[in-house]
Amino acid sequence: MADTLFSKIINREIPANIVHEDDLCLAFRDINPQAPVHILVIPRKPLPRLADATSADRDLLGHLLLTANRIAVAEGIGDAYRLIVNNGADAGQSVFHLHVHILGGRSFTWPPG
Ligand code: DGP
Repeated sequence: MADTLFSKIINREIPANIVHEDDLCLAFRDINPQAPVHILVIPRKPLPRLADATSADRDLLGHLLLTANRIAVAEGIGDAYRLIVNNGADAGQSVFHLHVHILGGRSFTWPPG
């Protein structure tokens, strides 16, 4: 997989406001926040899209969701937040390193645009 901005953040080649880090993932504030809290959770493993994950990634994917919830609670938005995974350019994915958006701190509408 080609190097992306997010692998550069993992490797500390470009700065980011990191809020969580463990052996499997990293979480940092989105550079272009769409809500008062907007954090991205990314696996260290460079999976381009959710569609590239396999059953071998089951524990990793579960870890990303559980970590996202823990971060939401720590950020004070544990009662109401939205998680988004854009898979593919037509779904709005612009960085091809799997990431879970955590959005919170405001009301959201449905359906999303
Ligand atoms: P997506 O469109 O789902 O691929 O989301 C990519 C997000 O990544 C988008 O909300 C903006 C954010 N982003 C892009 N480049 C950077 C960066 O260099 N630093 C940080 N913190 N966020 C970035």
